[in-house]
Amino acid sequence: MTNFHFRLGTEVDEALRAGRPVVALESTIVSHGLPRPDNLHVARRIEATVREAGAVPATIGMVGGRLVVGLDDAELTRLATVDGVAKLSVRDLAVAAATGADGATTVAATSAVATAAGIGVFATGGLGGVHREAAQTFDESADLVTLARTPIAVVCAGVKSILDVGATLERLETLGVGVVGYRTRRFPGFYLTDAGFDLDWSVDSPEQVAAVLAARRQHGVQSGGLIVANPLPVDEQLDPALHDRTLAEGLALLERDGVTGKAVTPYLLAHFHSATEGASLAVNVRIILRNADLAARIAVAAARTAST
Ligand code: PSU
Ligand code: MN
Repeated sequence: MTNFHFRLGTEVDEALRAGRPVVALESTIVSHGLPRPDNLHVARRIEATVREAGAVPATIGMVGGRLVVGLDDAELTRLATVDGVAKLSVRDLAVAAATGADGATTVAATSAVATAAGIGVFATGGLGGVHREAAQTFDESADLVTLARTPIAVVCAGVKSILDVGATLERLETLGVGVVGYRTRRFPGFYLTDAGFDLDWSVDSPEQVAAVLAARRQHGVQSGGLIVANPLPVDEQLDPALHDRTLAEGLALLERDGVTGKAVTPYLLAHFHSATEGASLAVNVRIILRNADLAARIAVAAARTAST
């Protein structure tokens, strides 16, 4: 009989059993969000960053229909290099499993699977959100509704400026998803340090995030995800003028080429990477590595809190 359960990587399995810190990582940024051949190299650097900060990385993806929590290097290589890797949101997981597909998990799918595996902290680059024109297209990332029912802490640099950031924040509020700035009260815009919106809450340390997670557990009030918004320092962001130009071009090309649905995010990211001649890629990589480091420090603090 086919086994549809997920496979835990050996190291992840051991760490979870021992209550040691684990950080979930997504594979869509590897397969669809970053250009080859940098993607594989970056995926390995993300994992190394988590390790250096004292946690075990668990990159999640689907290989030949098998969900894996903690891809090994051969599996990571496969998802980074093989053609035809599907982009999997939560609704796609069972179909992809039953048909034996290779697939990369989005923030939504990674959050859901990580939670099922008992992992409480997840690092990514930027969250999906409400697309511009959503009032007509209804295009809102499943990342939002999934986080409404999935109690995981997601460290990200806000949502990409390709989205309607204000509408995304409104939806997060409606859906009951917590949002805290890391050492800031301004919501970051991924490539940009500041997307132009205030936040109600900020936290100053990994220990404080761990305390938030512990308080939620103690309250026992049903809650969803917690977004830890970690902005790039201003001197590391993408040049705002270059950003605005590239975004305007990208949105026009999207319309010209009739790109819709789940292809929108990868299309715009690829446009940024080529139009900025790698500048956005370098920024993107910095964002992910910084988030991986912070997520690992949160996981370390949370494991310490849980064992005391
Ligand atoms: N942010 C990035 N790079 C990405 C994504 C987000 O910087 O590749 C991916 C994530 O996996 C996210 C997905 O969950 O895009 C959102 O896609 P959509 O808008 O189709 O839901
Ligand atoms: Mn969409």
